[in-house]
Amino acid sequence: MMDFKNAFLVLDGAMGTMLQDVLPAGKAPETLNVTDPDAVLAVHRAYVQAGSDVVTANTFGANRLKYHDEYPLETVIANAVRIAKKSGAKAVALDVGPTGVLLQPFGACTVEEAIDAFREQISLGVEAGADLVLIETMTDLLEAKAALIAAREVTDKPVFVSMSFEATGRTFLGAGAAAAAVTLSSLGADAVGVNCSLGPDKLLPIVETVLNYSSVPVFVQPNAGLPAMRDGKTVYDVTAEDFASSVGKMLDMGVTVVGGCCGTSPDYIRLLRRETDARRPACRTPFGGSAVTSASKCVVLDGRTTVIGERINPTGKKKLKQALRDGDYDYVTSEALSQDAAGADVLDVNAGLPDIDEAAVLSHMVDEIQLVTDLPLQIDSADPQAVERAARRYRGKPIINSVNGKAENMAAVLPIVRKYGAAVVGLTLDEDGIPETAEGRFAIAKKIVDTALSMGVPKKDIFIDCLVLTASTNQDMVMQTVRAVELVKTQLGCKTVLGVSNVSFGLPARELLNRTFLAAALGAGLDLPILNPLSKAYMDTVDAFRVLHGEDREAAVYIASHADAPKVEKAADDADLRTLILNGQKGGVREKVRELLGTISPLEVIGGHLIPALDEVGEKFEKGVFFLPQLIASASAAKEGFDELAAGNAAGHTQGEKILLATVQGDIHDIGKNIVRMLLENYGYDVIDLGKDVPPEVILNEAKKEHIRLVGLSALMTTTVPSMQKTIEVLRRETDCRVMVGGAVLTQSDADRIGADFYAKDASEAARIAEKVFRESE
Ligand code: B1M
Repeated sequence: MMDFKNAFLVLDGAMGTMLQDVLPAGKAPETLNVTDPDAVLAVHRAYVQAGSDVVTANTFGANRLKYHDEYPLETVIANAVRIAKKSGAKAVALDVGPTGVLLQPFGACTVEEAIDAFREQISLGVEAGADLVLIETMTDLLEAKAALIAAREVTDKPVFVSMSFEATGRTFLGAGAAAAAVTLSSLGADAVGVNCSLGPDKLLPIVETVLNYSSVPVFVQPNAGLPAMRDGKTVYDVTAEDFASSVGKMLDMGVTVVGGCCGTSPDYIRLLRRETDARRPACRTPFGGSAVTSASKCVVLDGRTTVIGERINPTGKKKLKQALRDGDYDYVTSEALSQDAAGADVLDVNAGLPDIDEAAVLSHMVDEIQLVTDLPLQIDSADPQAVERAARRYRGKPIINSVNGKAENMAAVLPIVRKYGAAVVGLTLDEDGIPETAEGRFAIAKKIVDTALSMGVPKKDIFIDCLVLTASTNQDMVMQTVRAVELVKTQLGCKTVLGVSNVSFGLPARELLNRTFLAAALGAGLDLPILNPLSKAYMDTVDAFRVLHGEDREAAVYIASHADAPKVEKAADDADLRTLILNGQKGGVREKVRELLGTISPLEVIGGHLIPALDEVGEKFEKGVFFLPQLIASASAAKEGFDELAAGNAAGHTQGEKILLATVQGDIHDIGKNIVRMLLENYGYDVIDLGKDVPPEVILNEAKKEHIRLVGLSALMTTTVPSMQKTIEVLRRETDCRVMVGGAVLTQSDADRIGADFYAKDASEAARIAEKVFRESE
């Protein structure tokens, strides 16, 4: 019906603001659909004239939990759609706002009551002829989810869902923008968006997050700024011009559907239309990654080993069994908290006990755990009904654990996965049990993936579990599992899951076997190990793997948890040059250098600030307080400073005497040598800089070719002083040039020992030596 992926779609603006003058006190705006249809129609027509493609029927609060005026909902909704259709708009959206009551556990309303109310509202709207469903102004991700589930249960018309975020990037009830975008787009929304709460400028970062995490088109309906009371009326502080130009920025970022919310009027939409008419939709890549969420947290699984905490599973756990039988959910939440603190990324939740109502207990556990942690959950049950009940009330996008390769099981579980937009774990077993070989398990994995894809579950949401058998009873099958992981990863391109601890069952020193197996499986491509995060041995293995696998960039997390690492000393805003260099923060260094140049000379900046900071870094490195990534980060921060000084150095290449400079072979330290070059150029010399790690022959050849009379060599490590000596020997054999040496580790006696003509302790000394050499030879 409407293309909102490759073309712009303009919605309308505020309805409530427009109707406030005609609305009788104490009445719901929807009542006007019966008592004053012309007033409602006039608003729609004004928006169509202003350029709206879609008008929104006056049904925002027309649900049975919120609307309590005298007219039946059927009439109110049917009238609303009929009036909107008369406006001449290309399409009519059924407006679905929140129920006005809080859902459990924030309030008393159950998710099923909410779904029922939305289902009724949406069926009535669609029957009356609405072309699309616009779910908006949601602050509870579960309520947004309930409305979307209801919509999907009654119609295949397009459904747009938007939430209202505070300036913090969270909704009033704590939902995060990335989590909402992932959850709602996985759940089948045709567009996800942001509306109400703030003016367009303040919404920009939130819209950017939604664009980054939504796999479907993104829409925006901001307010006309913030409301204030003037002469007894609500007024807003963003003009139509400013509104349109800010929303224009969003169009350039990739938003394709726009309109207005509170305080906007046809004037705002007219200018908005001008913005859409003036451009073509920006090219945007929808989010295609694997991610799971809680209401507030989005965990992206791509490129990161993701630990699933296994402890909320009664199998083999006496205390948890008892707690579930006793309804002691404090025990469950304490397990959730301790795993969260230990570094788990996702928590498995299992209530598999024979003598309890598994579906009820599992749902209750999911509710309670969500109150204490923001980690996404893995709903773990072999009972499809229990899974569906929990998935339906989960405030985010969960993992469902599990489906297997049996036809009956796939038919029961995969539709639930699809319907609730979950990710799923596929177990490589079927009617014939668990195959002994990796190839057999791969074949089942492929069957599960093919079936899931045919049912509309995207590959990024299918995680394969190649099943771990115990080394004590199935020793030969342990490495088959590891091989199967590799096959699934490389040939199916799916993420993989394994419950690691099974491998050691029945053997002593289980942690040792588990962590060794874990390392082997991670190496083969395991993405989501299910393990006990309270075991330091396992989490240490994961930490180490994240470094070796390139996930933990610059080993920052590893260093922070495994070394006595220094804390960032000050925030970047007010940090001085030394702190910026120590923290390895490049941003701000050039500015600090420029500030210092206002009062001191470049050499004082070098000698009084940059070099002392680097010396401190070196000391910390020597003492094992800093590690190599920090050394590198500090060096590149300092380089910014030196580059800034070089940029202000007007000398550049001259036609003066030539000097050849190099850091010797095996040594990549060139900061000091570069300072020497800078200063020599300032003195008018023509410096040929061969760079760092330069072999003796290269230096010799260049010296001969350019008839060099002075060569300067730099070495910063005791281990590269012999290389300096070799270079001098080579030069002595074939040239009569003079050689000066320098570098932090060198002394005058080193220089004498290796046969250098001069030793320069710093750059100024190097300039004095050059002057001497060239004066002598005049
Ligand atoms: Co490394 N590094 N580093 N490092 N690094 C040192 C030198 C070290 C002393 C740190 C320590 O342990 N305390 C140590 C050497 C120990 C030793 O041999 N005694 C060391 C080590 C071990 C290493 C690695 C081996 C670490 C590793 O990988 N495990 C590795 C070496 C790789 C290699 O070279 N093959 C390594 C790597 C690096 C980085 C890449 C991260 C980075 C260098 C980036 C770069 O230069 N582009 C780096 C840095 C920054 C340092 C420290 C912290 C600072 C060096 C520096 O730039 N100082 C350093 C510790 C320290 O010196 N405090 C350290 C500022 C500079 C202006 O001073 O170079 O002395 P300097 O230059 C002065 C004078 O000496 C003189 O004038 C300059 C200006 O006044 N001068 C000359 C220098 N050359 C001259 C030439 C002349 C005349 C004067 O005539 C030609």
